[in-house]
Amino acid sequence: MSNFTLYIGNKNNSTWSLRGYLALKHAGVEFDEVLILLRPTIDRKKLDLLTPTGKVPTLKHDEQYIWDSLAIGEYLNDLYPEKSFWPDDISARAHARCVSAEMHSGFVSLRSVMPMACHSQFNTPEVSDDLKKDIERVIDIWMDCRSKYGGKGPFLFGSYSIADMMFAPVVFRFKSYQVKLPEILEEYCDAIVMHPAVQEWLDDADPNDAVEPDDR
Ligand SMILES: N[C@@H](CCC(=O)N[C@@H](CS)C(=O)NCC(=O)O)C(=O)O
Repeated sequence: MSNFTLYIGNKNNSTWSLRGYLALKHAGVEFDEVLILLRPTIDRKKLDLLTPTGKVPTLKHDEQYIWDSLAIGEYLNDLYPEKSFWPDDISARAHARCVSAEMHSGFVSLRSVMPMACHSQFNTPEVSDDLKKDIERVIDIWMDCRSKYGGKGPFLFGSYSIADMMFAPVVFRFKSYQVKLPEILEEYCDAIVMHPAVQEWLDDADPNDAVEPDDR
């Protein structure tokens, strides 16, 4: 039994769980995974019993709980600074932290109208002004990061970082709902999908898990 345990939701749908999982995979540590069902009905009893805030992801490391995806990334970065969770350059690092925080706290319309279902394809929903604004903002962020910092690799800041973990679920949303992207960003999305940790997640994600508009 490992001294890291990650509590997660259904892999086909739980965007925040995916982020926490990618951070642990990047750390390269052994960890136990505990699935708490969010679909078809939420296992509220288990969620409240096993996590301090009734939310996933929650990481338990020995007696320490970390109950938020971005905080999990930061915690693992503190434990394993040699794993380069953030870009080395201070300016790139500040930028990566800004876009990660922006993803973490915003994009309400995108998250609500285009819930993640990794393995599914849907028609593009009606694009309201708010949804259009969110999609355009993601495209601007990605274009800006790739052009300023992406020269040395396929990810937002060249090398894979927490910023890519934070945006990975958006890649699946854009793919599922057939959002048209500039060619250079299609390449970025492919790099995310082909990442070995993302592939492992996809292998375990049950395509039958339902999806409903919600803030996920
Ligand atoms: N800000 C949190 C959000 C966590 C979150 O909302 N997780 C959802 C699943 S993706 C959840 O646990 N929902 C259960 C509930 O709200 O009852 C994070 O980054 O970890």
